[in-house]
Amino acid sequence: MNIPTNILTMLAGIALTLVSLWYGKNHGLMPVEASSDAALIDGLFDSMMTISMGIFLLVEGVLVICLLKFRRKPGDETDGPAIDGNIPLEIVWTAIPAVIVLVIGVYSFDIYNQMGGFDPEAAGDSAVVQVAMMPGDGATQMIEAQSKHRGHNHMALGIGASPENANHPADLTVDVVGMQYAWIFTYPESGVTAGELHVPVNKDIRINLQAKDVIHAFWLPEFRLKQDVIPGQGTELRFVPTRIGEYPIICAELCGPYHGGMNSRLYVQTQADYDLWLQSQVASQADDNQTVAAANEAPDTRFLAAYAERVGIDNKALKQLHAHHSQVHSL
Ligand SMILES: [Cu+2]
Repeated sequence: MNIPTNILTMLAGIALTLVSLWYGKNHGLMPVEASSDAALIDGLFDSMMTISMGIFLLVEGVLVICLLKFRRKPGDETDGPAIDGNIPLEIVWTAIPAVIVLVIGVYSFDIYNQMGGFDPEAAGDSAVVQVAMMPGDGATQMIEAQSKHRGHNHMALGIGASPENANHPADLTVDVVGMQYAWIFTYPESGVTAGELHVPVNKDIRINLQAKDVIHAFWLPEFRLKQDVIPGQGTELRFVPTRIGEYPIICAELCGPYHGGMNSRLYVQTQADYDLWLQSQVASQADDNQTVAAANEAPDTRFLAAYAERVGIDNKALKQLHAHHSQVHSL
């Protein structure tokens, strides 16, 4: 039986579409979704995987068919026919990618906006570029001048509140400082400082990010969030953790020789567990203040304490860092 080419092409097209759609949903490349933003990002990623798979199958399929169909016949030493120029074909293979890129562009912008990433104030912000161009001490002075001028509340960069949440304050705010080579978390309401981040589940969390020395990047793979942290430029991330568990916090910017050790943990807990943790921290830090003098006797703690005073972290966080530091060295 001879099936017409049109029918074969149509069947191949249907098969290709089905396989691409299936792969887009079942690629298994992403870790679990643990925040309200994760589903949005995954939707975009899945669509791109579907399109990529379709193009991959189409290109590889045509290649394989050509290999088989136009194979050299035994004894045939002649050149193939010279074929060049096919205007309709060129229009098609220019137009299809152009449309795909346009659709993905509009789609990703919409998601960025839904997540709260679009901030008109940030669009006109050239401070970072100016700082990078200043030679010598000029940059440092400018960073200080900028941070003073802006004040603590100026937050133009990062994934902020989504448009529907813009008028509500977050349920919990945590200040995060990135420094070589650790993240320090401060809970302004209770004054607790810790080397790991604890948040209650299903609450609107806002974190204010600052860098003390160089550029770091705060990356939560399971939350599909990553934000550069730039000295002198406050940034924020706002998200709702939706899944109880323990997740890595990774520095995703090469920030120095021990960059690989700059990681921490994020614990998403029930409100009750979170309250317990917070209370235990408040209690142990009150304890710590009484033993500061004793702890300072250790030579390297004393050395670090001077630095800690300058960057504004307390003894408890310092000890956690020290433990972390030793771990990194023993790796
Ligand atoms: Cu870093």
